[in-house]
Order: sequence, then C-alpha cells, then structure tokens
Amino acid sequence: MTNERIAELAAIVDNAAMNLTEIDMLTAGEPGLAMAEAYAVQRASVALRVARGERLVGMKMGLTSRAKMEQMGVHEPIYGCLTSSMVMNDGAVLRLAETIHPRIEPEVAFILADDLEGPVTPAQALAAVGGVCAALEIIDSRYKDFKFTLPDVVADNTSAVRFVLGAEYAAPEYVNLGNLGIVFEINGVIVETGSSAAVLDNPARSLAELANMLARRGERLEAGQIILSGGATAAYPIKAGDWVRVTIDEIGTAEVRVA
Ligand code: OOG
Ligand code: MG
Repeated sequence: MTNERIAELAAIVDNAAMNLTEIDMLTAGEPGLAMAEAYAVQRASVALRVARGERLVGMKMGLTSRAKMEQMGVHEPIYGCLTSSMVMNDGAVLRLAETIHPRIEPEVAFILADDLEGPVTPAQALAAVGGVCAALEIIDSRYKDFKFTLPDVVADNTSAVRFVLGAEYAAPEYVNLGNLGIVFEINGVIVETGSSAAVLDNPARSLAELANMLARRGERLEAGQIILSGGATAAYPIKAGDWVRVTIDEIGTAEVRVA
C-alpha cells in the first residue's frame, strides 16, 4: 500500500473522530488491509492529532480479556495511542455530545517511572512501573454499529476516545496484581464483578506484551507514560445522567459522570 493511501485512510478515521460521524469499515473498500498497514494508518492518524497540538501521553492495550474478545468477536490483543485530549480527571463529566456511541470499561492502569523497552518478561515490565491505579476507559468506535475486524479497529486507534485514572495509586510491589477484585457499577448498581486475572492472567503480562509488540517496530515506552492494560470485563453503553465507578482492590476507584 502506498504512503498516499495510508494517509487517505488516516484522514478518513480522523475526520470521523473529529466530526463524530460513523463510517463504514475501512476493509469494506480495502479488503486486503494488513495488520502492519492498519498500524501505519493508526500512526498517521495520531500524527494528525499531534500536528493539531495534542500530545502523546501513553498507550493502551485492547482485547486482552476473554470478555472483551467475545464481546467484540476479535481475538488478538492490539494496542493504540492515548493523547492529551483523551484525559479526563477522576469524577469529571463526559459530554455525550462529544462522542458517537460510547461504551465504558474498567481497567488497571500503569504509570511508568522508567523507560521500558522489549523484549521483557512481565516481572521486568513491572520493574519500570511507578504506580498502579484504577481506570475507566471510554471507547467510541468510529465504525457503524461498533462493528469491526481486527485491522479496522487497529486503524481506528482501538476505539480510543477518553479515559480517567483514579486519584490514588499503589506501588506495584505492594499489590497482588494477578488477582485484584474489581467491582464495576453504573448508577450504584453492580453490573460486573471480576478480577485483574481476566487481563492475560495478570495486567503485567499486558504491559510486557505491549513493550514486546513495540520492540518489534523498534519503539519503546517512556517514563511518565500512562498505560491502560485492557478492559477486564465487557464494555457497557452509557447515557446522559449515568454515574459510573470502578473499585479495584488495593489500588482505588475511578469514576465518571455522563451528561
Ligand atoms: C476495541 C478497543 C478494546 C479494550 O480494553 O479491550 C479495548 C473496542 O472494543 O472497541 O479498549
Ligand atoms: Mg480498553
């Protein structure tokens, strides 16, 4: 695929994200879209954001739990980019008018204290982590009906739109990261309970896998970056008036209001 075609596809997903319009899957017009090309489209679309003044603040893993894989019908972990325009403060209000058809999911997040370059084991990856905290990710696929194939969702920056980190964090060496209980509430009703074990057995594996996937492209994670390890349960649609909270054993809570 030519660089011009990559740029055209990047403009399509970027316009959809900026204008809040649903689009057909890129693979409808480009059935042979390969994963490497999809990541090139993602990178080009993030470059458009950066050119407009957004900053890269971290990376996200997606489809790292069976619940997410089954919900989306896509069965391979993927990664995307988090930019400054996606950051929300704990307890802040998400305006539905700034999204297309948003869903929300509970995640374990890492804040890196050191640069992290693969190949690494989960334990080595954890040694670069300064803090672990509870997070909510809001995803908002630009594709019609929230339906996509693996290369489509990669090209669309893995549906990233907003995320919130809890205000507290724990040092990784003091938490039992492989089995932290998770309670996910919408309007005070528990909609899911789970464990951090749902995320590739341990969210540290998700972090290591991210570093390893990036290393294959000659890239690395950097100190200060925020890393979302992937939804630990299925994602839920949200509507105006909703109040969403995740509570994760030992690491705290994160919450969002919807208006
Ligand atoms: C793709 C993004 C997946 C996660 O945590 O699994 C993701 C999607 O479900 O739209 O963010
Ligand atoms: Mg997610």
